[in-house]
Amino acid sequence: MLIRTPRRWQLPEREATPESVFLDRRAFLGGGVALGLTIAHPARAQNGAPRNGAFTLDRELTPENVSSRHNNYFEFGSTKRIYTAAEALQTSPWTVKIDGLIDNPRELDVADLIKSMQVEERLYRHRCVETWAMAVPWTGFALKALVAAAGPKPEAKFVVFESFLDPKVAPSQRQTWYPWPYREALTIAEAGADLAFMVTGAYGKPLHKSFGAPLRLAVPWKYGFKSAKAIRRISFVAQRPKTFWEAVQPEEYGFWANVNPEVPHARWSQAQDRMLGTGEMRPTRLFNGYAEDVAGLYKGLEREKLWT
Ligand SMILES: Nc1nc2c(c(=O)[nH]1)N[C@H]1C(S)=C(S)[C@@H](COP(=O)(O)O)O[C@H]1N2
Ligand SMILES: [Mo]
Repeated sequence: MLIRTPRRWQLPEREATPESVFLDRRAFLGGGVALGLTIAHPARAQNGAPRNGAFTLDRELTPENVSSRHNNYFEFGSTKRIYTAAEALQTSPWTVKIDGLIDNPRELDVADLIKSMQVEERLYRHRCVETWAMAVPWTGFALKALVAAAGPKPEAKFVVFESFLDPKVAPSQRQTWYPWPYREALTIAEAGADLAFMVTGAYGKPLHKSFGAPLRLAVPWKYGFKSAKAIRRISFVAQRPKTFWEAVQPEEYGFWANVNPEVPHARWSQAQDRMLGTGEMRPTRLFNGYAEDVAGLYKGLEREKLWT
């Protein structure tokens, strides 16, 4: 079933919108045959996504054939070589449910969601809690735009991201010692940060399945496990949920998980990044180099375990 994006999910057009994207969106709004065409080619808007120059790197981009073939995606196995196994996931059509303590609950096709948002490219660092790191040109839209469209009620304090659940395609989901589906969460303030990004593509293409197609989170000031992949549901809740890795190993993988080189993991140092591809070691930076953008979110929260 095709669910037409309701008006309040539309964001205002920006003058910077490239013509191709604008025309696509007009076609989408026109419905009918054009709507079908648009949904059959969700990649088009992403290919033309303008780069947002506000997000700069201090390192080379990681080559696509390196970053997209070295992954953590436990649904498909506990090694880094899951990129062929991840191809089994059917990512189109794909519905996303947006629910909980909001004015505009929705269940819509991810292609419609993407069409209703301002898609752009951002160059982001990524730092896994295991110390490996990369730099990737993601395409997607600001999470805060989705939050605004959802219309959170005052009681909504956390945003929960739930990944797909399908043990038939993801063999590891038959391992009952893991609390499937994968679940992550942010505070509503974190979800409103400019840096919080919903990823729908990478390297100018629709998102690779190994990266978490068709929709993943990127919160680059936090350890990588916070950036949930293959998201099916985004819920606004009052209570802090127990997240996937927190449920498995709370001492090692907490709720906040902000990057800090001075706070070691229980079993290893967090002082250095190991760059994928080159193996180059670089000093890890506070908030993974994004302190200026996000440190303010944690004022008054100093007694929380912000770094685990
Ligand atoms: N659904 C899901 N999301 C996930 C994971 C996972 O296993 N399943 N792994 C996390 C971890 S530990 C990291 S480091 C990043 C890895 O993203 P990448 O494989 O695109 O580099 O995804 C995160 N999101
Ligand atoms: Mo990770």
